[in-house]
Amino acid sequence: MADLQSTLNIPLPLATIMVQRGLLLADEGREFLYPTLQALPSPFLMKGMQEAVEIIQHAIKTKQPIVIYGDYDVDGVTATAVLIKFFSYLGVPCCSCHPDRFKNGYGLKAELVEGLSPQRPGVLITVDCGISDLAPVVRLVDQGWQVIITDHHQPPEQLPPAHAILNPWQAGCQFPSKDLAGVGVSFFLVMGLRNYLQQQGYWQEQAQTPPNLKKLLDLVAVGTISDMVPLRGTNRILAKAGLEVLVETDNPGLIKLLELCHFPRGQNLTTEDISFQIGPRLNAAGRMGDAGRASTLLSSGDPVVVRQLAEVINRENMARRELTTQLVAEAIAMVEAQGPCQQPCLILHDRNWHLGLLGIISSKLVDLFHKPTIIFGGMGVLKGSARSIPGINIHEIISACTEKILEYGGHSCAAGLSLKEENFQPFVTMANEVLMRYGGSNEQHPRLNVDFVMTDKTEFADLETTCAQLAPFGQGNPEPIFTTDRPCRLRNMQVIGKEKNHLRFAAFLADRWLEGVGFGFASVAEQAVNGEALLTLAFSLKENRFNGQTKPQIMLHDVLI
Ligand SMILES: [Mn+2]
Repeated sequence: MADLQSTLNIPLPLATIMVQRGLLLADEGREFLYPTLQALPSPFLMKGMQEAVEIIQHAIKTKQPIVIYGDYDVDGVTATAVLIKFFSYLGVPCCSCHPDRFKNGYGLKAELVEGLSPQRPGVLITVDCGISDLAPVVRLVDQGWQVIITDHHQPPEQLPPAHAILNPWQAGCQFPSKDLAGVGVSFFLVMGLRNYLQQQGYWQEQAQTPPNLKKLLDLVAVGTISDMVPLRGTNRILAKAGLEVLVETDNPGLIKLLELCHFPRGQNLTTEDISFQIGPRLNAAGRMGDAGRASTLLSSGDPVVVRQLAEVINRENMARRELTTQLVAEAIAMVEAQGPCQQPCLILHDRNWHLGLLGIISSKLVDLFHKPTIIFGGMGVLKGSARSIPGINIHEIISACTEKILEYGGHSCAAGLSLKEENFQPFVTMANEVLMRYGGSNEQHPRLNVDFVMTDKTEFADLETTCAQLAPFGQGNPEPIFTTDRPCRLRNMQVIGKEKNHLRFAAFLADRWLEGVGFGFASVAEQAVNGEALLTLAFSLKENRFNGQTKPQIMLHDVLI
């Protein structure tokens, strides 16, 4: 650690945290701290890349229709926009579509593709979906479509008979970063295309300079961060560079979105700004209606279209938020009506719950009750969305109940499923039994990992440097939690919030008074004597932005006894 600290000339807290996160060698550490685009792997390491770029180049040459088919979430719409922007730079016409979450459901639907080019099959490129869609691919290939699948979901045993498949998880793929988001795969396809066209003398022939792909990284960062893939390795390079591009973006749709979120131009953006502001707005398009509104917003150069779409999406997001608040309240009321609940898993259903919001309600209930939660909506065939807590693999729980289920998919912390309405109660019983056998979820609160213990020698500037250099934060690279080796003074404690459950305070840390907030920590105020208290805090460091000024603020995570 001392080694890493002196070789890289970084503060002790940063070196400590890097070592704990497995970055032991100076070279690894340097790569982590100063990620460069030059360090991105070659797109041609990805299995299927050569085939894919050859098919697309041929389609460009012979003017075949090109259709891009993307998923309806942020990852899907950004992945779609990356390809549309690339083709429009080339002046090559292409069209795009997304399934309707309610009418079509998830995945590739052949009829939507056929509808876009009924007379003449062309080239279909799927993004962020398609790897499990055997039947639709068979049907389209039979009709003469050339199918290129780009996806990042786990491949099934039998792959669809596409002409090219790009998915870092597929057997035999040498690409070193497996955990790209859908938009990451789409970006590597564009990189591959740019290089291949260069090799073929395309840019010279067209008297065009090859596009500067760095400009697309704003979209890549938004999709990658929103999809919650681990922000390490290639994803960290893409997210970090992409956030910098986003601050100065020339993408009219993103400029408009930043404006609607009240982010002043040129202001640094964090992963939280993406996850809580930009992402939900883009997601709202597909949750409340047509996701195509989001991919068009992100790829259109027409100022009128962009202004209209941004406003529509913003309105959809407000409607989504209002509805979420209402549905979460209904779900809480339902839990409370059931009385003190001994069941390890919360499973609720209401026929009227909006199918686009099940996942959001699920996450909110997990935050509130610290139990794995599955929220169902619909009638006849119910659709459900599951979220879990650390240590409980919800996908495994659901897989153990397949006899009650029609379809399911997902991963350890989030999954989706459908079942017949008459199987709802039997499923509830079974899932709870499975979970109980699995070890139960008696753990009421997620465990808190403290990353660094401050001493009286720790300097505040070093904590700031540590946070700045570790960012962007996300899965695989969480925001560091600090604590002190002795209790610290707290004053100006104030209970705030509509429900009087939050705390505002000042704490004396590293030789200075810092303002702090603690969500759900109102009860700490009871410990004040004469307005002061002496407590050991676990906290993270934030930048509070207000009126164009930023100042450090601590966010309380726990009070240690
Ligand atoms: Mn995705």
